[in-house]
Amino acid sequence: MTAPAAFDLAGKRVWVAGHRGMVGSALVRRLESEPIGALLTASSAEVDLRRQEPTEAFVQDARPDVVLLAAAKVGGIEANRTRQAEFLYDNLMIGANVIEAAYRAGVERMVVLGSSCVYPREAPQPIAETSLLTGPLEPTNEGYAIAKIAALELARMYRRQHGMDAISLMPSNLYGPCDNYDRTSSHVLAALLRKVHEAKVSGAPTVTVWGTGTPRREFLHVDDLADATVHALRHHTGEDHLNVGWGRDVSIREVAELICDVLGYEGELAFDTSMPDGMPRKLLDTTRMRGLGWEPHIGLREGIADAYRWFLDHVA
Ligand code: GFB
Repeated sequence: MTAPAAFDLAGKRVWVAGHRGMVGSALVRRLESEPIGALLTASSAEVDLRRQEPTEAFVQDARPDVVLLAAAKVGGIEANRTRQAEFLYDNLMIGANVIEAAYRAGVERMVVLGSSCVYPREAPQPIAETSLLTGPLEPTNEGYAIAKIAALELARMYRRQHGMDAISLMPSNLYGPCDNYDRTSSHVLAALLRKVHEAKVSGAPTVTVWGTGTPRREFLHVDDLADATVHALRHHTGEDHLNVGWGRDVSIREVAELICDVLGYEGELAFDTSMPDGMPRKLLDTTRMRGLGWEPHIGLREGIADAYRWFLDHVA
């Protein structure tokens, strides 16, 4: 599984696809300390990755040696549940166009970023990479998951048929700087940070948490994911995808309480059980990634404080 020699990033032209998003911007920060030759970027206004022609024209012109595919349409449980067609189409097209364009341009190495939602709803916990395609998906994010499974399989099949060196990483739930704080489309940690902040500022006695509060999630700070991505780029090759997680999960109630604590909010939590819970649990088995010598460094309390600082500076 481990590459015989570490892939050398020195002088490489690296394209971070999706550099304005939470994951892409973390990759850009992480690459600042690497001796790469050039960082290549294109905003979605410049190149619509859902369209094959502009994507291929950009890649032919930019001539990347390495592609990190962080571009995606993402959202929390409600955005995923109500806009399945959009999440499937956009992510399917982005994955197919970027992988094909990278292949045609003869890139040396590529990393495809997916999500822990690719695994079956009832997968044994912690979820091993081998659980892929062993059972039905969680219905609230089926569209997104199918697009991410397709991208992962494309990477695998382009390797088998064309010898392209593409690897895939499946991270757990992410949070951190540049997260989306929109009230309806955000992921849970950002949503609760905003709700608790607003309740604190307005003196509201309760904060509404969707669902029962019992589902469990594994939260990984996006800077840890960026570090894992560079580590895997250097040290992993082969068709096995790798899970990237923090190693522990917490219930939604626990993360809500932790956010209240970090922000110093003393009101109560109210649970709106008319909203969906989604997957009961998705803790990743990260044995393979740890076997490559990588581990996360940012604890949840510290990470929440970091995300909150960014929220205060950019959103509040
Ligand atoms: O991060 P999240 O929206 O998505 O978390 P998933 C959803 C969980 O948090 C559910 C609860 O159990 C919700 O009931 N929750 C509580 C809330 N309050 C809130 C709130 O105010 N906003 C939100 N958004 N949730 C996503 C997938 O699933 O995970 C994506 O939809 C992606 O495809 C992402 O894979 C990592 O963890 O359920």
